[in-house]
Amino acid sequence: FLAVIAALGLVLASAGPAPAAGPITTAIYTADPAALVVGDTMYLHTGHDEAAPGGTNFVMRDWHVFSSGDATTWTDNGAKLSISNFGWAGADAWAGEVEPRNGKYYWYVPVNGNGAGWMDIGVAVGDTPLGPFTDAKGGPLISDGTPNSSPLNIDPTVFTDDDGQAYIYWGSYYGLRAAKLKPDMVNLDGPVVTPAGVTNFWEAPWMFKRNGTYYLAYAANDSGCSQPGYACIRYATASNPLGPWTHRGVVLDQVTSTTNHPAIVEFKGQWYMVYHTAGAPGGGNFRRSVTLDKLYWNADGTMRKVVQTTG
Ligand code: FUB
Repeated sequence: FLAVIAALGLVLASAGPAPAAGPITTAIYTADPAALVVGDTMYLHTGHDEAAPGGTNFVMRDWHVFSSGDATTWTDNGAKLSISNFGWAGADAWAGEVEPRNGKYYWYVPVNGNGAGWMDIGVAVGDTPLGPFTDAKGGPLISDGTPNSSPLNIDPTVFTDDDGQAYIYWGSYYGLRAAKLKPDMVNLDGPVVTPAGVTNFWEAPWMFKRNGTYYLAYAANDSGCSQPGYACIRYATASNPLGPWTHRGVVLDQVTSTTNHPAIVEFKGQWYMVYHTAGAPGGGNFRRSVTLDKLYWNADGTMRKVVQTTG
């Protein structure tokens, strides 16, 4: 009887969809992944959702660093950066990214400043992708000082071009912003610009370069790609890091959480889309979980839509 059950299981397994990738952890809720490959290791710097079951707002106090040698088995190295590392910040450890430079690792994060406005962007620095990290500036890198200003100063993504010039992109609510960074990585170099051609940008930009083309993936929430209140991930390409950009389509459909946040990275010859969903047990819009799926390219340099193998 057991053999029959086992055989039936094998048949069902082979006839069914690919096994779900599942979240990188179910021990905590994670969100807003940024991916970084250093040598044989992929690091994911993530947010940490701590809202209570049924909670209706983000509760985010720190960021975790996950690592993997195979993009399948993940180690949670713990909370390596926290709101308390920024003496001028009070809450909202939202979506950030780590960028290497000159043997250091710079972690750009949006936080809720202590009375200096709503969301500002700070930067921490460490000697390894795991830190320890300390506030690199002692104050915000980006702040307009205006409470509740729109677009919000959130979701920084940093990209360093082959010539060594680094760029930071950030923003929300149809307002994408970009600027050059000085070689010290903790000061803007020149004016803040609004890149042209980024269709329906909502938040969560992720910038990278492949075969000489610049790619900008981002969360959009228009009716052409998602239900009201949900995000999809669109992307655009450009031949210059500051644009103008040409919209190329949707690379990830909406997920089970209202928000989504992409990181696209090549690791050991395979490209991945890293994102979050509400699919973990007990999950929700404020109890999200980071997951990843393989990403494939067309010969013309466009991305195929990612097949989600997890809820
Ligand atoms: O996690 C808080 C905010 O939700 C992030 O900054 C956005 O990208 C969205 O995921």
